[in-house]
Amino acid sequence: MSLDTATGPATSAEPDADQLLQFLYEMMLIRRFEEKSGELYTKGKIRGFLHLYTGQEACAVGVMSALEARDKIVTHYRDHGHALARGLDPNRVMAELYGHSHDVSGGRGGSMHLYDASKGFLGGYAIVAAHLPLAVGLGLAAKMKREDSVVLCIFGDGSVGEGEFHEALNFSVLWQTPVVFFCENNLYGMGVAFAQSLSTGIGRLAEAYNIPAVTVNGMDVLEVRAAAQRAVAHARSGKGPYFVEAMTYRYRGHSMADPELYRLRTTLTAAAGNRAPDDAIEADATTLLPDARRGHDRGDAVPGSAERVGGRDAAGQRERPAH
Ligand SMILES: Cc1ncc(C[n+]2csc(CCOP(=O)(O)OP(=O)(O)O)c2C)c(N)n1
Ligand SMILES: [Mg+2]
Repeated sequence: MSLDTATGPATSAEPDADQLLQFLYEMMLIRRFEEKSGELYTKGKIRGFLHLYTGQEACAVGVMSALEARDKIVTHYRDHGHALARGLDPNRVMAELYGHSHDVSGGRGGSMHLYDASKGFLGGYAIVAAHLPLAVGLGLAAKMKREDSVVLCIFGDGSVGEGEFHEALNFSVLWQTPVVFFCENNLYGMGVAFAQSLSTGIGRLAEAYNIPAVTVNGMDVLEVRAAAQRAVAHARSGKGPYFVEAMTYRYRGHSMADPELYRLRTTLTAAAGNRAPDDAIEADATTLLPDARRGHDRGDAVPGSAERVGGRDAAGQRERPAH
């Protein structure tokens, strides 16, 4: 899993105690925000599509911590965690999910299209891989305007089979744009396992386009941060794009409509390092905050107790999907 063709500068200083606490706070904020969003969706308060980010928190917090205020971000539809980690107001983001007209995207975007230009957060996008060319265009603009800014482009493993992925990588190199491609590989695109949709590793595709690439543990906020710092430093120094693949896992279905018939609970638990499914944050808490009261955070991040996550319970009874 560890492919590192990176040649960028070394990482910057280690985070201090306040920063470590901040990382933990942000990951827990995202987890709680997503739990509440799911609850409100089942009550009919939030409508449209809802793709929860539960389990992937360390990716958002780690990568955002490497950016400066002047940098820009484009991402995909699973964007709540990215928005919160970038510092968008959680109350305004939640109001956007409700469709309030005075909130981050004027109530017109909803869950998949969060947007706040004041934070350089230039959108969640619902069409898979369609925002990768936008990132290259933004990077080209930043370069031509000599802004010294970097564009962070976040997407899922499902993007790599799309034509835009290849067009974007190719031109980002030819034009030497300051883009950090950040792929959150959660092993599934909807219900299709990644291994069934790509014949090679993602990092090898980046290499093929002459982009330095690294694969990291996306369940470890500090590992993500260190890789992101190196990626951002590389892009900002004028050396062109950089590619980070973060191995992660979503603990909820693809969306609230997903009955999760394609994976087993054992797979889910294994993804969390043979710990309970909500322990990615707990593991980070152990590292970041040794004397924290950790027990209180054992929320029920994964619904039900069936062996197959959305399938049948131990007695063979079919679970009813939430939506
Ligand atoms: C061009 C396009 N094709 C298909 C879809 C339907 N679709 C929505 S999400 C998704 C899976 C994407 O998976 P991935 O990129 O791995 O992101 P994840 O949901 O795992 O975060 C698909 C196929 C779409 N939105 N756009
Ligand atoms: Mg995926």
